Amino acid sequence: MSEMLEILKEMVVDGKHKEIEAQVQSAIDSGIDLNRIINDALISAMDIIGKRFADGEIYVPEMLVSAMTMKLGLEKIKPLLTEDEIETKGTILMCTVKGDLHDIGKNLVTMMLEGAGFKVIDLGVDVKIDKLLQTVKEKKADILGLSALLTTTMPEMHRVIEALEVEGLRDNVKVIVGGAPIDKKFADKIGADGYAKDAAEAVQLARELVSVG
Ligand code: B12
Repeated sequence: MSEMLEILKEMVVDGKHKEIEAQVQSAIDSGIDLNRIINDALISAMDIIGKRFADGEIYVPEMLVSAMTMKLGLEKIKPLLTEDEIETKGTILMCTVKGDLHDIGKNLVTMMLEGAGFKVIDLGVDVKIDKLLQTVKEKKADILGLSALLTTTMPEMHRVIEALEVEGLRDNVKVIVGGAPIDKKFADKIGADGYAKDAAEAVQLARELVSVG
């Protein structure tokens, strides 16, 4: 049984996206607990990938292939789980801010967060503040992730935080920010709860923020 989980884990690490679905199916057929397949094989593989990326052993393309492989495996399992069987680590709302169409980094962060067991609602690109406020309320998000790649759209992040304050929602949700022009100093200045320089760090950050509540 654990051998099957090991094989699955290696497949995700190696990005074997063509073979993953059949292997997940075999694991399901052999009666392994679905949450074990998710946690001990799929998520655990993405932890390895996150670490290798952080250590500079692999780069964005390899991380993307592993994340895609993980996603394919997860999608095979999801329909078999009822809502309360899904162990989610928290809900994260992700978007690229208004005026900005860059989504490659945001998508990578989304995939890694999903890989780490978070439920991620991806609102896409060029997302207006009203839509964000409404979704934060409706979905009771634990974390709001904002991405910006243009210096001209960075100030929109500040406006989002101000709007959350005005609406009385600021204490309900942690705000994390990222994107090539963003740094920790900017994040602190606008009153964000955290900044991460890449997808692997974003997972660490989200884990820390959810565990402190
Ligand atoms: C690809 C690209 C495009 C594509 C986007 C395609 C897409 N679907 O995303 C297209 C061609 C559409 C595009 C358009 C434009 N672009 Co462009 N683009 C780029 C480019 C080359 C790569 C960006 C990228 O994908 N990087 C790879 C990803 C993986 O990295 P990343 O986004 O930084 O994300 C990582 C981290 O930042 C972090 N992260 C990202 N988001 C988040 C969010 C959170 C919450 C967290 C925690 C972490 C996090 O994790 C990610 C993964 O590790 C950059 C140059 C560069 N090297 O950055 C220019 C760049 C960003 N673009 C630029 C410009 C100017 C434009 C245009 C204005 C060009 C034009 N005149 O039309 C338009 C703007 C369109 C718009 N309104 O948004 C400039 C911005 C300059 C500036 N100072 O603002 C850049 C820097 C190029 C340059 N050197 O001039 N672009």
